[in-house]
Amino acid sequence: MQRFLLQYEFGLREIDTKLSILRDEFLELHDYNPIEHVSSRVKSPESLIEKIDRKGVAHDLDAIRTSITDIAGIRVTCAFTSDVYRLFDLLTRQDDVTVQTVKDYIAAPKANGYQSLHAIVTVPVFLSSGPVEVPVEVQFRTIAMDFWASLEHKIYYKYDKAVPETLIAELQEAAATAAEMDAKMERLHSQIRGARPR
Ligand code: 0O2
Repeated sequence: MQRFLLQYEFGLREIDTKLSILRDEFLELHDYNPIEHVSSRVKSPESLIEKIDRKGVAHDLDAIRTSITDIAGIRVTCAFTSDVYRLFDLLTRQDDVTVQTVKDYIAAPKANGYQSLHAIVTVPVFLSSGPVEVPVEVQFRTIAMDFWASLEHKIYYKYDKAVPETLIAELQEAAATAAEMDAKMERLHSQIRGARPR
């Protein structure tokens, strides 16, 4: 299992390097950093086994590889929604990055208010035995979306996944407020960019 998970660690490193190159190039060319924060994790063996059993996947490495696509996960937090889509485009159009699925929960938020842009991509990792295509789940979101998601995650687990109706409604309201804030910040951002002396 450790050896199997190591491939995912390498996949994360490849994506992480791509993101840091994009960030550094942006800073150099435009004096602007489109990425606020990047965090990544490989699912722990315990959490992977819990998910395998919950989804009824066979305890077989090939079955796990094809059925569980978020073993490697990386989260990219941007200040503005436009940067979320820009980073998504810049990463996913690279020749060695293959997009498997995209879920745009910004264009179509989840019922609880959750917003983020998710992509499952594969990236080649060159091992001594040859190349392997490693799936990585990349989540792109703004600071406001991230703030909401981290609180909602805590509440969800605090109530053992049975959140009271009143809290659900308040969370939906908070998500709408976060979306309004993102829209306002985006407007300010483009006004400032338009006014900046060249
Ligand atoms: P963790 O601890 O962050 O890894 P699946 O991944 O197949 O079980 P699904 O719905 O097909 O589920 O995947 P989806 O919608 O792409 O969401 C996967 C991940 O997105 C979750 O991973 C969360 O990180 C995040 N996410 C999705 N919905 C919500 C939500 O309503 N609230 C919050 N806070 N995060 C969400 P994990 O494995 O659940 O958790």
